[in-house]
Amino acid sequence: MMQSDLYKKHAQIEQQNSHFKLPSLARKWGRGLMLFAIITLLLVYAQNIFAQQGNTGTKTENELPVIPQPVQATEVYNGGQVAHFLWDNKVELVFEIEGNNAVTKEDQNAMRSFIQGRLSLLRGGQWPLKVTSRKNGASTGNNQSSSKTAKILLTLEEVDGENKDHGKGTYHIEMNPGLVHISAGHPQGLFYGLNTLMQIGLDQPNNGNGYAMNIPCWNISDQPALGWRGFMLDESRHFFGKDKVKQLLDWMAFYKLNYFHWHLTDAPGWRLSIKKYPKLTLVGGRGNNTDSTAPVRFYTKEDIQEIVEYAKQRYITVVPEIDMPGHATAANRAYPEMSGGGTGKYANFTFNPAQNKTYSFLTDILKETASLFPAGIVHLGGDEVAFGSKSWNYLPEVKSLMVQNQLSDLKAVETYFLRRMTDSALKFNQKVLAWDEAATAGLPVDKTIIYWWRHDQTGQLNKALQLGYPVVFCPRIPLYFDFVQDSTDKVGRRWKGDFASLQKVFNYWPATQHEILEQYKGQILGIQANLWTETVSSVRRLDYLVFPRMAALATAGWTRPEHRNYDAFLNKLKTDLGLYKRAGINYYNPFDPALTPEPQK
Ligand code: TNX
Repeated sequence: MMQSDLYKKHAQIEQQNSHFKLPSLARKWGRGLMLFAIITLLLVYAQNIFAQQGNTGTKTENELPVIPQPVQATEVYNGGQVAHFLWDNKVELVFEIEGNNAVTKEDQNAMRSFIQGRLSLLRGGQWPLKVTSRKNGASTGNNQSSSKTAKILLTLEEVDGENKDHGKGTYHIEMNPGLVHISAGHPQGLFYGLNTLMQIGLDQPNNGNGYAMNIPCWNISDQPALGWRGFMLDESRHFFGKDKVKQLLDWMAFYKLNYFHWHLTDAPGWRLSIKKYPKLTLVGGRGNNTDSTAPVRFYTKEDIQEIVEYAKQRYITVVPEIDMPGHATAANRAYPEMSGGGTGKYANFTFNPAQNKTYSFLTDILKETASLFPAGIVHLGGDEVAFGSKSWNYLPEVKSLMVQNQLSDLKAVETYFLRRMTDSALKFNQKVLAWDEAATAGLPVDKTIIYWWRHDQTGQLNKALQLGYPVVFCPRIPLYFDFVQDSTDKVGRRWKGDFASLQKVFNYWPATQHEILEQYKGQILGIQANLWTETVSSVRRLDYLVFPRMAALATAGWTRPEHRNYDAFLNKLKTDLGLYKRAGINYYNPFDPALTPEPQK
């Protein structure tokens, strides 16, 4: 058909249609209605544009691609569109000095090198991130325009007493295309703000900007729900080494976790070098849970210092654990004269509680430990002593200790032991941490923290709270990462069939799940996940158990339950699985578990 024919055809159809002419009044009404509709649409559109000029975007924190989800966030609009900040390799970090409040050079460099390291690993490319300082009020030389010198301004604010209580992790972010302003009352908050910004950036696709991240602007107010957000690694059962520990610390920081509990001594191996007792590592460091002849593995003093410093640069406190008076087999292998024996498969499981030399030996160890770990806290274990303590019944010296000190049973001997060692730790200005068995040992309430782990014994938890102890919550279900996470998994623990799925970790909230009376809520220090490694002899299996449950753990510690949204979490997690892949981590894929089979060892 020729073009002119087409026109003709069109005209014909028009004519046909005109046979159905409306009466003239109705036609007028129709036009009026149309006009009214158009005007209404225009008004709604204009209203939207005005609303979006300021800070009132339509998206809020649920859609912010950050784990753990911040408390409050709104997307920033500019001229009816989402504003964007381009984080490219020219962006600078500017630390603002307010009054006498300044971030130390050390902290500035630590923040910079952490972000640089993460970005070049997870995004690629080089990130020079020039660092400068300036006095409050001095111009940043740049405001709304997205020029080459876009800046990330970090202000350490002076906070009053009330705000200080909100925790060191609190921060605020305001963004426009030329400037990101992060403010906080503590360097840790600035660090977390930077991490949040980086996570939003890493969520953006690489579209023609090279490695640069075109970040949608958000205004964010954030603070942690709980002060203690911990992760424990057992390196006695299997030893993973410095690089793996550093990698875990990197991801802990990425997810704003702040306590690394290091289980360094237990039955299979003693992993902490003690100068005064070299056999602890040379003899006690041999073997692991699956192979008693495996080569000696342990951390030297220098290794420990390196890890502690590495953690500090990420605002993570390292808590060492020297487990006693049970789980002492490796130490007793090195120094058999310290053994209090054991029972059945727990041979030489305990320290001897009835000889002075045991106490001076362990006091020496605590003294060296205190000098290596600057946080001033030490975990003394105190768990499962009954696995081996029946052997104490056969030691005459224990008999006389019981008579002399009026100790009625073995539990009383255990208590005696823990009190004595707590006294030693206090002499080195250490606070003492212990598993929940120690809740009834009469340790000083103001210098002891109890770790509640026996999820089937809420009575013990209540006792600890009633006695006034601050408590870290690490119940086996759902916070033991040696427990199975997927219903099809074969290796790893279950409790009466129950296990620790990603969603259960995500939903965990101590205050409501254990019916804690209002008056004790102030004693909830926080939460911790523990990775026991009896069944973990490879880093592949370690990765599988930790990722992505670590992301869910972060949510459980940071975000109040009423702000959590599992679908939003899963949505963001898709990005993070990609990041794990880039980092070479053998994660578990909750979207399609068949893609990531469970490593058997
Ligand atoms: C109990 S938790 C233990 C550990 C085991 C763990 C395995 C605790 C204080 N003691 O010695 O490794 O269960 O899940």
